Amino acid sequence: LYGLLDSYLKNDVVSIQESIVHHVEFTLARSRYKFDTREAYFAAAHSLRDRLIERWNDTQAWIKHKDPKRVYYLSMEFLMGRTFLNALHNLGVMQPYQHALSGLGYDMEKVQQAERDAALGNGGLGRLASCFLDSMATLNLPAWGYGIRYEYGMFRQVVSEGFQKEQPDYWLTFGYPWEIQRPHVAYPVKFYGHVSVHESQDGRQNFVWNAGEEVTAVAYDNPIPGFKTPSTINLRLWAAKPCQEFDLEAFNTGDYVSSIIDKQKAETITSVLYPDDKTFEGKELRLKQQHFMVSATLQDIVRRYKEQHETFDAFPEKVAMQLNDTHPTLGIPELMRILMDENHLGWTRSWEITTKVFSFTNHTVLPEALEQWPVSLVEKLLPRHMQIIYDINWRFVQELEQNHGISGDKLGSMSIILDTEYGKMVRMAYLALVASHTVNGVAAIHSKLIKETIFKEFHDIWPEKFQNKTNGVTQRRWLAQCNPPLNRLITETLGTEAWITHLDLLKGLAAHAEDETFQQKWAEVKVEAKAKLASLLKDLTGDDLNMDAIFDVQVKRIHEYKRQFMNILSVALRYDRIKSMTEKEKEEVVPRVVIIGGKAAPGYDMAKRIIKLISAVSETVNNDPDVGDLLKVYFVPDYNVSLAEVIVPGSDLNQQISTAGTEASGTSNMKFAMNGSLIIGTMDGANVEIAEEIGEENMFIFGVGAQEVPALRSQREYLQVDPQFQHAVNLIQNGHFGWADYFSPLIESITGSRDWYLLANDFESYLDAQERVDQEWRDKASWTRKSILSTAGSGKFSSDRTIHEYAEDIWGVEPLPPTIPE
Ligand code: 26M
Repeated sequence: LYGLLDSYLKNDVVSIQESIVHHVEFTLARSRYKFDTREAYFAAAHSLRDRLIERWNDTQAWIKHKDPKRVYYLSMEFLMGRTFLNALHNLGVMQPYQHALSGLGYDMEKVQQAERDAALGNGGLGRLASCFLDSMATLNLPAWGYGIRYEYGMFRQVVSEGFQKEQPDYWLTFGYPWEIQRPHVAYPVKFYGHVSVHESQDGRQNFVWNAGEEVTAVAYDNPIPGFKTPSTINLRLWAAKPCQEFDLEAFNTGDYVSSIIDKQKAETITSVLYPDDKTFEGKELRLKQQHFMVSATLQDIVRRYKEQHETFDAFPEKVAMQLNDTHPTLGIPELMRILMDENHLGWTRSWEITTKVFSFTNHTVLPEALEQWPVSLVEKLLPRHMQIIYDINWRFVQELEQNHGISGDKLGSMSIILDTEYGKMVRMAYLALVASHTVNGVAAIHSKLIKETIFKEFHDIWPEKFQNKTNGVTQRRWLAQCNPPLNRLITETLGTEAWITHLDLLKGLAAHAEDETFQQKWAEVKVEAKAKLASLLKDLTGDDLNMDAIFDVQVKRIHEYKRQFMNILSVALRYDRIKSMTEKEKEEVVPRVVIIGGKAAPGYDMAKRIIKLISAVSETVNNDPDVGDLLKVYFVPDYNVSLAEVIVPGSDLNQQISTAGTEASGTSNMKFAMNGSLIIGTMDGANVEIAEEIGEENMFIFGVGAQEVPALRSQREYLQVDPQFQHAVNLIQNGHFGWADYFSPLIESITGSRDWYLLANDFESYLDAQERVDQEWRDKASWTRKSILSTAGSGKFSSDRTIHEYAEDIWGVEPLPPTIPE
């Protein structure tokens, strides 16, 4: 019945070739004798899609049959990147597809490059969600992801004359072969209108929401294959479509054509991803997107539950929902509304159920990023939800008074509704906290900080709600697939590829760290990966990189707290020092290639100026014959998942230099460590735990700790400024790299009491760490040893470990491995 292992599609080379050619002819409707590389990609993708669908169907039927507790991961972002290579690898059909394609005359590498990234996310938060899906599938969890099918993903960054320009990412142009449209899985989603109250026969009040606008949410399913398991889970993304039935009156009375055009507006809800991951902005369309996503999702989850259950009694034993930050928090009042208004459960019963199913992850302590929606806007867009939020708050405040003896100002400070001079606001994090059974931070230090700062008062009354779940990344994509030579060396050394599902086994590499021949092999593998990165930069710039240089990388969204500015200041200083050296002195210089990449939010002025500064320094340094190949600086445009898959393996050194206490976790730090790149960084986010695992002596740690930051901030204006810092600042201010006026707001932002992220304070310590980097590089054996120990110590940072912890400590879900046919 559940023939999971009994595949109908065959995976020998000839069967695969037949299926590829079949899709060329019948899916693409092209000549089977003549098709180009992109067509080869689409045909091969469709052939693989068939195999994914087979497993997806079997997995879902099996889960339905067993009806275990399921977990739903609700996220406004999934930064998936490419799928082809991942699917080949996880299905274990890399070899036959490679042979099939080369037999047909196509090169796997080129075919794979034809795929466009699915960039439905901004950065860390969205990529984490994608790593989690891979781990949930691999661990055989009955799990689904839910999100939005944006038509425009993260913008394409073009750098012209050093300035960032944003271009639309219409990623669906040639079709997306990995999704399955489900026209019959569709739900109405309501907006605006008003609420009326009706007295029901049993004397209860019945609330009816008469919407002013209705759109349809249509499901698009994306199969997510596990590694070495037939288990294939689902990422269901919703697209907005005009609804059919609604408002026929208006159609008949008004102008037909403009009514149609009006309907088309529904689609704008899912048209574009907000490319912002910094300051919260209360845009109405964004709130619409959030409600659209959670409303469709909850209707789907409740429908699925009701198919198999008569009452809601078992709902909390069958459903867990994780909120990826506060973005899907409206799911809470939406579930309350569905239970009370549509299923006629009372408040108490509905609340009991709701508070047992939701849990929530916080990803930042920066106050400007916390979501606060104006009550006036929520009231207008979602009148019934606003009533429910008020009711939740009212009962919460009662509880604070009665059970916790809280009164006065403190009540106001904990209230979900905040009174400001601009009007009342809904604090989404507080709503999420009150209704969730668990809240977690994403690294040990971050989880500690949320208890002491942003959520302190809540921790005082509900300490048991707070947990830590240190982030992780999937070693399938971030090691096994993106770094084949290292994959082979690790597998050969450990004598097994079990590390691809049990990353702790990497520990076994430590025993070989001192072994000279192993070090030699390790270094060769690194050179291979560096060559790939060099070739990418050659294509981008025309330059040939110095392969003896340290490839020094900082790639992440551009933010003041991440301190790319501090990096480029130290580069300016390095340049200035080289300029003043004699030829003899230059012989001692350790050559560096500094690579910086990342996108600035389109409205983030400072971040855009930082990009221009990096470009300006790059321009001057790279064209200075005095410097030669002792120092090169590149800003890599359009940093994304696919570029990361080349940049991460090819780096020697990576920079994780945020002001302590600001970066919740970071996840690229983990990817770099796995690939044997050494970290220069602060004691912030997951760096702290990485240091515990791989040893501080194998990293270049610098700067003040998070505990010292508040005091330093208050003393900033009186602190001594390091002369080297002043010198670096002067170089920019004096127009050494041009554009002095344009850079002056940057300079101001780090001067005296304005230096919120403490660049001046940490600079000396940073330079000292950079000096240790150079020293270490001179001792090749020692560097390679540290590189080996970085990989060996990265086992903890698998998202498999993270997901296992979520499943055990928060969700209460268990693996459901597919079994042999019954
Ligand atoms: C909010 C409102 C409107 C539009 C966009 C947003 C928004 C989107 C993404 C706000 C924040 C977003 O992401 C924040 C983020 O990526 N945080 C990072 O999460 C990672 C995974 O936990 C951590 O590793 C990083 O340290 C943290 O910065």
